[in-house]
Amino acid sequence: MSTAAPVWEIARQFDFGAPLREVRTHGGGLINDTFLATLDTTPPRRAILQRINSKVFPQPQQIMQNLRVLLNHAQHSVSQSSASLQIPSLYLTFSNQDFVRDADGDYWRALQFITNTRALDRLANPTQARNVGRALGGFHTLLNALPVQQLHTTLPGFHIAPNYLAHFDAISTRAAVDADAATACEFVATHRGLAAVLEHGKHSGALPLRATHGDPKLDNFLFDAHSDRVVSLIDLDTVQPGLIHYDLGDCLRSCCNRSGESAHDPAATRFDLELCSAILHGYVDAARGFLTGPDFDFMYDAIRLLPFELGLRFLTDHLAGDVYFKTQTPGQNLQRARIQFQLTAHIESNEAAIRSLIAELR
Ligand code: GN1
Ligand code: MG
Repeated sequence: MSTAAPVWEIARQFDFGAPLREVRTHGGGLINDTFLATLDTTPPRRAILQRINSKVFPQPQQIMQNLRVLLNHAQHSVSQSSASLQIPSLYLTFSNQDFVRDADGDYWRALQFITNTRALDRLANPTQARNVGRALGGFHTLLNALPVQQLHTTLPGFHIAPNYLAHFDAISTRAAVDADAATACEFVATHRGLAAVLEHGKHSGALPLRATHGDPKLDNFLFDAHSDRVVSLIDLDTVQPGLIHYDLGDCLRSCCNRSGESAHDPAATRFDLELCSAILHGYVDAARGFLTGPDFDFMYDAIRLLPFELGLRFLTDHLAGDVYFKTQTPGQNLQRARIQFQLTAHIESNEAAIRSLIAELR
């Protein structure tokens, strides 16, 4: 379905180097609105257009600044591991800006469409998994050479799990918790102690603040159209200071859950150890140059925390009336939360195996 005039009016302010042919909605992100612009060239070229969700990102112009810092850093980086990863560049407007503001004050930006790639719904084999790990490790290696103070915190509080827990507590005392949500709330009650584990590591000085991606879920890795190679890591809005453990945990909770974030039967959710092993191997191969002993010490905690944290965020949003994550049906955020909690439980039941995988990699 083609979109209505306002999106077109935004798109035509960017200098794509060719006239626009069409603009359509694109992708399944839960926060921003994404569109695919097709240009009138032969063969047709494409570009990505996005409206940044200003309810989520308080200062969208900081996202653009971070992206400029990152692109500039990547251009001048000599690191081999990261050189192969493409970072989508920005289009400028005809008045030389890298964003457009619409009548509501929302920010729009246009990004390079990385060609000859595909996103995967699920990983099909350990080679793909290893390449995902390598790509994340390569991205971290690239970021590690960037002084973290050069980046803005585009999303304050992102991945600070104790804050999500405090927000849950506030909402769950106010909201009517239906019987459906009660079991999920009990899961939170039995896992409260887990929330602060990475923050403790940070505050004790064991885990340094580094630049992170923030959202390295499977569909943000673009694979070569004809091979299992990863060519790009996209969705750079949450590149900001944080812990690499957020990324590692988030990547694993997404990639090792073969039935996905919106499966029909939450109880069937599993954490795939073979994929986990391949991702960790690829990651450590690429990131070994900067990883420290404490980084390894906290890996298992990160793997267990991130699905719990996302489940907590989904559950809180369900109780708050679906105000943060986009939904199509009522109860969808509760269902998403159950899946993440089941994943957490399955990780816990495999603790010994996961810890021994990590031990092998040291
Ligand atoms: C959100 O918008 P999207 O789909 O890229 C969320 C992530 C979650 C993810 C779960 C800024 O990402 O933290 O892991 O949904 N992004 C933000 O699918 O909250
Ligand atoms: Mg995202």
